[in-house]
Amino acid sequence: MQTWTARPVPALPGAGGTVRVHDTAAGALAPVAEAPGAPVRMYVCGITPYDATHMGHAATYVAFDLLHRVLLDAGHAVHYVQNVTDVDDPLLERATATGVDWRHLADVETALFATDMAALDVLPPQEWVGAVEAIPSIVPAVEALVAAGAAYAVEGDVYFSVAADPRFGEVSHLGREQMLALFAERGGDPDREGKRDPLDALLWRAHREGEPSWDGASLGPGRPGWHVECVVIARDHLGPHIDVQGGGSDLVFPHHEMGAAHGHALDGPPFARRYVHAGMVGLEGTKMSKSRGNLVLVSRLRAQGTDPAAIRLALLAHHYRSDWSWSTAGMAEATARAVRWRQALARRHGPDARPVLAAVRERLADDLDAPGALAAVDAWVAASEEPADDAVEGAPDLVARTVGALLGVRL
Ligand code: 5CA
Ligand code: ZN
Repeated sequence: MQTWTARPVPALPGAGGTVRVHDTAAGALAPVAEAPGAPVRMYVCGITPYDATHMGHAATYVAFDLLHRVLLDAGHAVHYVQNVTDVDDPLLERATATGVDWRHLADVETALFATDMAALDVLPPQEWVGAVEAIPSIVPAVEALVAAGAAYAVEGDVYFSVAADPRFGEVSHLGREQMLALFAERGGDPDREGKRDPLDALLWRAHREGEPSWDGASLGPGRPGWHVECVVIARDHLGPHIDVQGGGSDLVFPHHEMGAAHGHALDGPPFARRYVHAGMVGLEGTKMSKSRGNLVLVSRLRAQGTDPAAIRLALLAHHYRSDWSWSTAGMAEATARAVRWRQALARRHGPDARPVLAAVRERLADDLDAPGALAAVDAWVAASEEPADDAVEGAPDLVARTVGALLGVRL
């Protein structure tokens, strides 16, 4: 797919240090890259394009955009791949319910997402790959799993056997009961008759009347399961072992647990060195979800004239790992911050900016502490509002570049 374009990242003097993030599998902070300066292979789960991008999606993609930016600043070449789940049950169900063609729905929502990401200054992935275009690679991967004894058929559908991966459970560390509950809640079918284990996940769904299907070679006509889509796209573009598997925390189980298990059965462990998850964003205290209809959409805020830089500041005011609620009060605070920063950054002179650059780098390298980074800029802005004899010419410009390059906020 054609990605969006981003504004160039402003140049900064020097380079950032080792970037650490919280790894869900390890339950601890860990360096992202294998070594200083090593290339980083990053896969972040993309949207299912059946509705417009809400603040929760935006928060997750902005979190991984911060990671992308700090890795670049630390001198890593980042190979970033993202998928689009452009065929799956929720998309087909929405298309049927609203009487539109599923392909049209996916195209429209994918294009809107790209516009939203560009407006929020999210750097695009190098490859943005749809599930449909990945089917020619998904089919042989599922065939390989069958051949390896890691997959089996149930009435023409093909399932992954979780027993094939001795490490199954090491991403989420959940107990069996929790796994069963989440599996049922998030697209799984624990009660399907004929499976070896209720947790076994669908790899290939045989053609059903009224559903789209593709040639599956020895699997027969059908369409891909969800987890295998991401694993195959990641290994096609990044190779069998990646550095970062990212997404929102609702993907820890079953999606990333299952993806890791598929990857281990195909190529041996580890699928990813780090599993990184962003918290869930709600709305004024409740869960934001399409089914509840309580969505705050990036596109709607933009249409109302909200400054995208202020939207980004509203997202960055929360640590990416915390669960939080979008609120109009939070948006108003972010708008006020954008106005105040813009004024300070428009001046020719200001307090020495180098400590701000160092502090923003240091805060972001420590598990993407965006609130800490904002506080460092706030302190400089407050100081710049006081009269001073030692103001440095060009300091506001360096702060503007710091904020632009590392936080992705253009003022
Ligand atoms: N297509 C799959 C991933 S392969 C999918 O989960 N799509 S999605 O459209 O439902 O979500 C896209 C991304 O936004 C995922 O990383 C998901 O974890 C994240 N996300 C969804 N809802 C929220 C929310 N309320 N808060 C934060 N992140 C969210
Ligand atoms: Zn995914």
